[in-house]
Amino acid sequence: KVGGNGGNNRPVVSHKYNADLQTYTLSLYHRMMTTFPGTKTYFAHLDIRPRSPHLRSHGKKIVLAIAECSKDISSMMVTLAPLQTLHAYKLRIDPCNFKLLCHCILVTLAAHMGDEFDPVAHAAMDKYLSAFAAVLAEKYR
Ligand code: ZNH
Repeated sequence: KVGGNGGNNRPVVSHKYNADLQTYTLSLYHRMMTTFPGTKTYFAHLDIRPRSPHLRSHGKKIVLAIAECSKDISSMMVTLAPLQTLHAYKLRIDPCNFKLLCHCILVTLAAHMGDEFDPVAHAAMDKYLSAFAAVLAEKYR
């Protein structure tokens, strides 16, 4: 079961967007922390000035996790299990933040990719990220 859609209707996403995501990570973070300042509170122990080494390495980890997971969406639950536990029990990230980050990913892609980010790409990416965020938030229930 992925994202509460019954499991038959799996999200589809092209690997092409993974590479692009990585390029835009820094502007993604800047956007998330500017648009939704509450997200900054979780990073108080890191240097979150634009382009800081911390943000670079952290952004890379997140994007790699998103890319890795997209290789086999049917095993999303298994791939994400360690991250579920980390975010729910150790970091205690309020799950509403996953949706905010996903929203920022879509906006960042749209801003950088122009016409290439057409409605089909938008829909696919939204579907994948929504499923991803739902799985990450599952341990909280
Ligand atoms: Zn997170 C961490 C992923 C979201 C916050 N993350 C992390 C990591 C990863 C991730 C991979 C690393 C781990 C290790 O190192 O081992 N995330 C992720 C993803 C997502 C996320 C995939 C979605 C999509 N996060 C998130 C959010 C937030 C966060 C939304 C808030 C707002 N994270 C975080 C933190 C951390 C992490 C705080 C830790 C950092 C440090 O370094 O300390």
